[in-house]
Amino acid sequence: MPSSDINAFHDLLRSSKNIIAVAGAGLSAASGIPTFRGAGGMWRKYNAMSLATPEGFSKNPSLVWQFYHYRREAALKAQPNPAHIALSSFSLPSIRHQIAPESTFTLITQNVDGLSPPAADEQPRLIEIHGRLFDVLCTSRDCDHVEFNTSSPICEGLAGTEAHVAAGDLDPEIPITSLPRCAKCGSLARPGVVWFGEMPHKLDEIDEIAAKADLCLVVGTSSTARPSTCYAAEVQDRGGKVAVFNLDRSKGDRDADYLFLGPCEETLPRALGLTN
Ligand code: BJW
Ligand code: ZN
Repeated sequence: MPSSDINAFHDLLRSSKNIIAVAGAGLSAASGIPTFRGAGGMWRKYNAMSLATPEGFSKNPSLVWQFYHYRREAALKAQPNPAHIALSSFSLPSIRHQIAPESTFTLITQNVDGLSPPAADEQPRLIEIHGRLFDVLCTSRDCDHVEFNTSSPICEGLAGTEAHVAAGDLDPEIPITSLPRCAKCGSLARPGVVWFGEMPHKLDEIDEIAAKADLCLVVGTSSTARPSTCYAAEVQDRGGKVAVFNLDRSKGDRDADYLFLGPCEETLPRALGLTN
């Protein structure tokens, strides 16, 4: 059985040298961003294979853009919650070194909402493995233009459709010419997120960092989407420790060394020694 002894966890932090955190949708839940698989999760209401695959986008880009426009609008309104703030504070050596004196720290987030602020110091300290909602990619192989775009709405054709999506009603009728276009060449653009079957970002960099990690924090993820689900086991296989922070029991937490059940916006600041 994993331990939930906070003092023992603080002792572990004190002796850890290379700490990674693998985060998921539960990290942003308290900011009002829905999760994917839990109660009220998006994959319970919408079809993941129609909305989050390259095939789904080829077949019906209008449907997919309505979904991502809705997600962009929600993320633009959201604010980081105490769990995001705890992780970003912990990424600052001046704060982290008070509880984990000789450690490095990298946050690998599966979230695309941009709510984890990048650390101001050495890079990389934040890796967005599933991309970013506000990156807009050209679909033309001859162009491949990428633009960071936080416009609301991203284009007139999608204006107001977020209300329909929230009601579970995606309208397939928006013509392709009214969907977001590449600012450079005018081709159809797509959201800069990683869909099922696509290669997640910065895998070589993550492999290098995970290979040195001696502590893995698993925060607000159901640990179902590969490859993110593999990093904790890799750390443990090399003799490192794993601490899970989740509202509920989740896949693989029986093998964890520490388990802090409850909202991570409450458990994480305390476990990281940032509040009492
Ligand atoms: C709280 C809380 C609170 C709530 N506090 N906790 C069959 C067909 C096609 C592909 C595959 C297949 N079988 C396997 C695959 C591979 C696939 C995969 O893993 N699929 C499984 C899910 C079945 N993976 C891929 O395709 C990946 N690419 C890949 O494998 O490339 C090949 C390759 C890799 C490596 C080496 C070599 C080759 C890409 C995966 C892309 C995932 N995309 C999505 C959507 C796109 C982005 C977006 O729109 O946002 O990413 S799916 C969705 O799942 C999203 C998430 O990032 C990801 C993970 O979900 P997450 O974050 O864990 O959310 P939930 O909802 O599942 O869990 C939330 C948790 O929070 C719950 O546990 C709650 O209890 C908890 N919680 N409130 C603490 N307050
Ligand atoms: Zn282009």
